[in-house]
Amino acid sequence: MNQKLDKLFAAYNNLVSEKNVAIEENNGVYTRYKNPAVTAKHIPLEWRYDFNPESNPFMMERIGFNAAFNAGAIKWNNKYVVCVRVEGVDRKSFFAMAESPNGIDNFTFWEKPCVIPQIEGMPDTNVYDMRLTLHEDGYIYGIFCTERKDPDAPAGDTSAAVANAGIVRTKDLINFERLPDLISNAGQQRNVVLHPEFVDGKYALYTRPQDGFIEVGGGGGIGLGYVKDITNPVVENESIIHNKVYHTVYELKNGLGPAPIKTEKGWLHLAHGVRNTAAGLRYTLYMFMTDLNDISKVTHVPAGYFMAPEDAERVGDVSNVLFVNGWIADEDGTVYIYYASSDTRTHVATSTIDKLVDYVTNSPEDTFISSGSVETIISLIDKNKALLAK
Ligand code: M1P
Repeated sequence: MNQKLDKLFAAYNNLVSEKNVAIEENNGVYTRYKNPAVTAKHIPLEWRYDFNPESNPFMMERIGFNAAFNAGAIKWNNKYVVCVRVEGVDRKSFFAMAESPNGIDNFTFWEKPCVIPQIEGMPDTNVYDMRLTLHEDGYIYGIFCTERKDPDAPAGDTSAAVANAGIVRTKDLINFERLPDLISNAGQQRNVVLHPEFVDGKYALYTRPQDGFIEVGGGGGIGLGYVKDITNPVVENESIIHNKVYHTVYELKNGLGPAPIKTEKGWLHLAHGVRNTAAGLRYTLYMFMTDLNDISKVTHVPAGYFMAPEDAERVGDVSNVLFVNGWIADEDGTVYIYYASSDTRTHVATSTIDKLVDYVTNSPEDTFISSGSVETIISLIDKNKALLAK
């Protein structure tokens, strides 16, 4: 191999063997880490360079990658596996698995990107944001957004698109069976997530019905619907379980992140909420809990965001965005949260089930008015004053 290639491999090997370092958070709920877990620079050199000096005399990159973000996640064969949305410089996203021995660092991509079978006559123009759910039927399902040009767009409108939920299932994360796309009453669907258990013998799906490709319009909110036969995925009885609300972090739109985690107190949910600002949309993460016996019943929603973009996370292709579609709850109670910043890179934060349950069930709820926030703060001050006076 030539010297240029040796240098490239040396830099790549340094990157994927680097240890990550925990950053002490002062909120006590989760721990962030110094380095992103997966970036475009983690894409294997074999995907980017033609190693043959005869056909690539300058050893130039032949295929460029722009971003590695919005990753689904699952513990698989004792490895922490993320299903990354890899985006090329051609703007096309696709899925690729990367694994880490400890969930925190040393993520390396599997040999090749995922091959997602296409639906006859309806190729996906773009695919992204796969949620992985190990369902009690024994399959791992991957539900992702499939985007195609809007066939009803006026001539000359080359950006109007239709988003829907594509569905694959697998037993090995390598061979995927493509099922029909979701059939629902909404014009568009994104952020669709499969619940891991049957509910009354049916598949339960969290949805996000929307009117337009970007704007949710009269739709929006996190929905819940049921599918009798996943090979003919017609959503029935779709209703909104957590709506967008004026003057909250989910005022403009929201969407579920990964499949919920079952705990003794209820189902833990992680979602993203979007609000508008003078500088554009701001995406933050928030949490809520639903009832163990009635997953349509939201029991707790702490006020405000759980995580928001910080420092370098604030800047990227779509700045001021945190998005999440993957987390792993380990046997020892550790939770690995794979969140992405600004549609550019993937990070990890760690917490525990106990801490997250405590956060969701004991943090004050939103009063939806400033004077209510002041009352909430004063009641905490008074409680602390009484304690300190003892
Ligand atoms: O650009 C921010 C995010 O926008 C979309 O999320 P939502 O449908 O809630 O607006 C998604 O396309 C997501 O991939 C992206 O990170």
